[in-house]
Amino acid sequence: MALATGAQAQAKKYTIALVPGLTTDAFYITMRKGAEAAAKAIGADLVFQGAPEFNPVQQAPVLDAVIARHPDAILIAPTDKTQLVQPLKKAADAGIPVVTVDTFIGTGDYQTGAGDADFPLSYVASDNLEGGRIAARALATAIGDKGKVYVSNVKPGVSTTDQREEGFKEEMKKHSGIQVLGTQFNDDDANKAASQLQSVYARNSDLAGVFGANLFSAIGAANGVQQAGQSGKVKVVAFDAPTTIVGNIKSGLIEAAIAQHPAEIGYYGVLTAYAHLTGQSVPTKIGTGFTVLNKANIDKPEDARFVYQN
Ligand code: T6T
Repeated sequence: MALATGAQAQAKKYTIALVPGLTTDAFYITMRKGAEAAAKAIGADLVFQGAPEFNPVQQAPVLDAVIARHPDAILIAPTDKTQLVQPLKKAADAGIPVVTVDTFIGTGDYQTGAGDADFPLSYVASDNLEGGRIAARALATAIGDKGKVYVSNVKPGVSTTDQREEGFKEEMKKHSGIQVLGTQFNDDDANKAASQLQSVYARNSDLAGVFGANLFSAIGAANGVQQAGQSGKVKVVAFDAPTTIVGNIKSGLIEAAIAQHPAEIGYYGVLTAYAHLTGQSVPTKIGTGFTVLNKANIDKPEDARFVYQN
């Protein structure tokens, strides 16, 4: 100890908390890996604490417990645009800087002085509007630019999946031969998404395709297509890329998967908090990338590395 140099003795070890949307989702598990890599690089401790379901009622008490530990910064994927505003205000009031990762609160425009939800420092995430447009283009191509499709989605109020649906519908307006049926909301339950697919198919035997707007919506919709005996006939475009996607793309059950880069979100989330804590100014928005996975590239290591980790 006595031999420690001045710099080592002075360096503060920061504790950064990451509160995911839920703990058992490969997307957030992969985000955690990126956050841990960044924490290691800067010599910080990373605390990962979340709820077992994607739900503001479960997330708010977890957040309270995290605030009580008073970390140096909180990274959080808020599970609702409005319902997490007040719970997060408590962190800001306690002097803990907040960065939202993946999802946002309010409008996602921070540090503007407008509204009551602009207090987070920064929003680090995929461009979900563009992701929805990418999904629409992939599905339009897969179905030969005609037929009925629908969006399998989580629930209204989630910033990411709301924007994906918006981007998807906006893009589909350019495709006059495609009819977008009503959205089916599954509450992040893949079993519900599977049975909804079967009901929609029962009412529309000419269903051409479905866009699963997140991991559970997509896997559930794909399972529904398989259970209906329509694999490869009703085309599935998935948002997110859990390990099961590899086999599903190879078998033709899933046409394409839009892989987000969650490790990148976690890495830059931690670096953003660290930059702020050490006196640097930070951008209020940081956009991370996508990799579209399909039969053509699923065996290429440079693309397949974006399949999520377990
Ligand atoms: O799609 C991701 C995430 O971006 C979204 O906010 C919630 O669902 C996932 O975690 C996938 O399950």
